[in-house]
Amino acid sequence: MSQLTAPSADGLPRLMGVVNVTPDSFSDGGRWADAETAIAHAHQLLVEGADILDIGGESTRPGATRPLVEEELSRVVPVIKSLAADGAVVSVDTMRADVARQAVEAGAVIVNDVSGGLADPRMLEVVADAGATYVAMHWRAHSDRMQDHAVYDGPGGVVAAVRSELEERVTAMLAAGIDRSRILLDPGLGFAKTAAQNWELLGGLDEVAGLGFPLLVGASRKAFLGEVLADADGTRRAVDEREYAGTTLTVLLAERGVWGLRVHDVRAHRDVLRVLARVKGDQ
Ligand code: PMM
Repeated sequence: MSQLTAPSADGLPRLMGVVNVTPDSFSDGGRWADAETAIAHAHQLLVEGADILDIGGESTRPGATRPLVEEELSRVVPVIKSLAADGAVVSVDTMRADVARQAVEAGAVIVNDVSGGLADPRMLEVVADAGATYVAMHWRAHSDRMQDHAVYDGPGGVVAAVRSELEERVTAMLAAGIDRSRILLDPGLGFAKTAAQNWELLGGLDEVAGLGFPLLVGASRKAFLGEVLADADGTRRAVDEREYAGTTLTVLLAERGVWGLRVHDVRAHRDVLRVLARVKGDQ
């Protein structure tokens, strides 16, 4: 197992802090849209206890349209260069092989591809050549039409489908030459999934873990949390008021042994993990 994909020293999940250098992400769109504010925000996340910084230049919120590749590059490369030069462990959140390649050249060590290699036919070969660690998320279609694909009618429903579709991606990754020890899988909460399907998938996460790869999970601030916390009239809880729900999942997912959690409010989730570490230390 490479150092990055190995379990952490305390056995608790690593925290991947989200830095969306985008004007339109659902959770923080526009807040860190220029390099200077994104870098400052990333440094703050390190202070709060992020192990990894995930730098993204394309919003994947439901319905989002894609930026041009040049636009995506100009958003993420300067930020990655600066953070990597400062010694941070940097991940690039991209579905594009060209962006992945230039991000790795700029110092990123993880390629976080929400499409698991399906969006760009050259992605797996670029990752293999670069020797990067690869996060392959469960995905079915681009954000402008992904919710049309939230249909899991086969036996075992969403859990069995996510497991078998990720298994197919693993076969493709290995065939492209990506080392087993560099693969992380992600169930893709909120991507081509209804709220009910996200809950079902969380309940069946051990089956996905059964594929034998460490899991990264991104639940932070997503709509299914807003839905479970909705007002009596059905109004979803606001995006930035879903943190207690998110930290509850962090406790549960830490107990299930996931490798990492992709979160926006690093401080809140680090607090939870510090408490868990203390409790485990006393056992
Ligand atoms: N979710 C988003 C973006 N990137 N990457 C991984 N590996 N897993 C996720 O669940 C994930 C992701 C969407 O959330 P954002 O718009 O807040 O970044």
